[in-house]
Amino acid sequence: MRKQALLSVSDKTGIVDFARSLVELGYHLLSTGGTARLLEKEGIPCQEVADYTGFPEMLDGRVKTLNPKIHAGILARRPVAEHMQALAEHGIDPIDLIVVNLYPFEQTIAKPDCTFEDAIENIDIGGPTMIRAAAKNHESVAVVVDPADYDRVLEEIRRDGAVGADTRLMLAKKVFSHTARYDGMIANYLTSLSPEGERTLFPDVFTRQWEKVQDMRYGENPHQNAAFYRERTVAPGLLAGYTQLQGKELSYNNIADSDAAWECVRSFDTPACVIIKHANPCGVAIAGDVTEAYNKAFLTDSKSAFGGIIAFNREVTGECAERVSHQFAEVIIAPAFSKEALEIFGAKKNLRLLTVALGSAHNDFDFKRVGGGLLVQTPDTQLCGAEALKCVTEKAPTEEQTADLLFAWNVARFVKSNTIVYVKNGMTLGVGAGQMSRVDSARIAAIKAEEAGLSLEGSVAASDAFFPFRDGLDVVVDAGAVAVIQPGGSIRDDEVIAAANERGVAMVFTGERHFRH
Ligand code: 93A
Repeated sequence: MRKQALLSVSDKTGIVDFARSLVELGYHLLSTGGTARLLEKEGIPCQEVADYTGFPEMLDGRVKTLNPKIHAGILARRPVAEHMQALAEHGIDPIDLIVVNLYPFEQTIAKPDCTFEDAIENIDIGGPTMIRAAAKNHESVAVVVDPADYDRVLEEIRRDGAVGADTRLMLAKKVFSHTARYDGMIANYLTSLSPEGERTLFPDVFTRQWEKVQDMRYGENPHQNAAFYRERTVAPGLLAGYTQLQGKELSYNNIADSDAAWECVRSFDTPACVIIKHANPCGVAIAGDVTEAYNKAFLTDSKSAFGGIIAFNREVTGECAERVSHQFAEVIIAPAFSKEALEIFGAKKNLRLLTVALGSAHNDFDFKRVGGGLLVQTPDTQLCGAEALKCVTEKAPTEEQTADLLFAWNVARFVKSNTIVYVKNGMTLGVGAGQMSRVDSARIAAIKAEEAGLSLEGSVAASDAFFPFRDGLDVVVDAGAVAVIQPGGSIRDDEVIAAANERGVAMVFTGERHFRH
């Protein structure tokens, strides 16, 4: 019996060559309107489905392949004599290979001018029906929904005369995750519409596709089990495409901290270095080059930097690598490493080196698991510029202080609340993180600066949220800060502004808060 393949694709990538090879391998091709026209134009013999079924495409193409001659040809179990007998009785030829990709629903609704009617018309009915049928009958039928699989399928047919059982099962699995996602997108789209037909936020939280990268040795602690998943369609970021050049396998905490380091370092335009410990930066600096940035970041808290995760937003040079290799680090991340840097780090076999492409996009949503549920929010990517600062004191910050205030403000976004960050000359001098009281964060940051032998005289300070009382402000001014950046918005703003004037420091309000938990 002649081998038969049905080709019906919206994404026509690679279909012409694939079809030509199938014909050379002796396949009879069935095809729907648009696909058939393309193949005919390329001189590839194929029969239109309408011609084969004796039933025309109708209802503007809504009914093309929805016909028993097609579906019985797909679903018949070849080893079951009665099935094959039934096909013969009705003059139906079995179909051995289904090549379908669906109406581009996702691309359609992504267009800003997509109407409700456009979306509805792009809900594919016949395509999913065929591929689900073929996947169910993978015992006998191969089904290809991804042009990336064309070559593998051809190779197997050339080599063995048919697609092997393992590949048919793999292809079937792909189909059901494909159709699940496809239907999920439709459900998300429809439920995201307000009664007025407007698209609302959070439409696609529940059909995200995650692929397991690996099981991990353990989670945050050795008694916790863990695995690492990557989102299928993820925005540029650490997990979108890091390459590990050397070193031990990444642990759960390594990945979490590397992500924090990377998100922080890539937020700077100038050469920067970020050192992270337990999800908090213990040193951040910008400078003319990466070596200088590292030197400054390391100075902030060289004790805590031990065993840290270090990230750069520029290529790591040999000079920089030489400096960094004096300390113990868990992971080093950068967009690139020079040959010399790789040689220097190569001597430390356990040290993990990651390269990640710098990208401007961010995760679309942050998730946080809570007992029995999930909290979802857009990520904290907002960052005010100099033009948004509102000076609320008699004294205004100098140009240099303003630059440091903005640097400190950016760093504060990446520190767990309550956050106080002291800065001078593009370098953190003290980081106070994760305290339940803002005053304590301010005190701790000052103590750490003192321990590191760093003077806070003439520094600036950032507070991730407003000072509820003047006590926090008094602590930073006592420590030596001469300019302060904070959101403002407390009912006691007047009291805090009066305190700043009384102490003779400058203070600016950003109007935005950066809690991080
Ligand atoms: O409108 S449909 O839901 N009804 C069908 O019977 C049908 N059969 C195939 N869409 C249908 N298709 C889809 O048409 C395929 O999934 C494929 O995406 C597309 C290919 O159409 P053409 O070959 O005309 O470009």
